[in-house]
Amino acid sequence: MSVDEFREKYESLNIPVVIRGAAKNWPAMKKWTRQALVRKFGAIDFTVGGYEMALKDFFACSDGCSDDTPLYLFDPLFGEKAPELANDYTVPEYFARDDLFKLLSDDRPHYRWLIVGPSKSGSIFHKDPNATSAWNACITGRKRWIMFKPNQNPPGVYPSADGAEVAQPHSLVEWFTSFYEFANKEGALECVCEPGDVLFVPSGWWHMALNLTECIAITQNYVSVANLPKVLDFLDTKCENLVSGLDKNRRGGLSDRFVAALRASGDDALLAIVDAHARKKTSATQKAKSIIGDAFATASASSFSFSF
Ligand SMILES: O=C(O)CCC(=O)C(=O)O
Repeated sequence: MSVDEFREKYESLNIPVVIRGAAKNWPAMKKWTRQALVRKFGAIDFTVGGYEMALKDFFACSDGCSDDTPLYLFDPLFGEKAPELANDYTVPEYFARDDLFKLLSDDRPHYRWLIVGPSKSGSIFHKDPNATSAWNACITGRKRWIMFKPNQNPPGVYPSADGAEVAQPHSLVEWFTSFYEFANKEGALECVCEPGDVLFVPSGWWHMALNLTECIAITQNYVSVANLPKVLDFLDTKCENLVSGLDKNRRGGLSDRFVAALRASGDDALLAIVDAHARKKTSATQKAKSIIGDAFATASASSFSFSF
């Protein structure tokens, strides 16, 4: 698939696609065997279930594990902890044009993760942070994915109104056992990614990934011209605790800092999107004010008054 075809048929329409073999020439494809990783980085701590754990200990735990919810290594700082790992891959050409959070330099939210886990590990249903889109490259092993459109809650999955909490079965295995049979009828998309394949996960799509074997993967989340309006909407309308990937004290005001950085870029296409977003916000505020104004007018016409 050409880059133009990807943008036209998938990215701009916010539709997922697997690009087979898009990562097949990465150095990581040859270098990232479990043995080689343990030899070079075994003593380095990576983030596993919210805790720091040496890579060699993580593999030792995984080997003895027959749980339905095995430990999962999911580290947003692998590039700082083991810079050589970040040199073993490049952003696939389909996604290389823009990564607009880059404009925020060190103030950008987390954007790349090393992911390692045994069979039955994986990610339960979620939407990606800050309304970003993502690509996920399978380097070793096989990863099964199930996805649903943004407005279609997966069966057995109940998000709170603001999306902050998602009630669902505790493990992927339990979801498959209890709800998989309803997935097709509800419009699920499914695929299995093999080594070298890259999945495009568009903004707002529900997705889960189940590792069918031990898997090593890299994922990156990004903001492009295509999903920028969604990201701006998200940063504006959600409470700051829903902003993800930044320290608590830097979440507030991310929207303003991002808009300022986009304006400072001087890029006409970005300015047009930022201006359209500002116009939409103004008209939504005016509409809300006029609804409130009408309600007060009606209330006072009918002599309603608060008794305090
Ligand atoms: O490889 C996985 O476990 C999926 C990761 C994922 O869905 C994500 O990073 O949003």
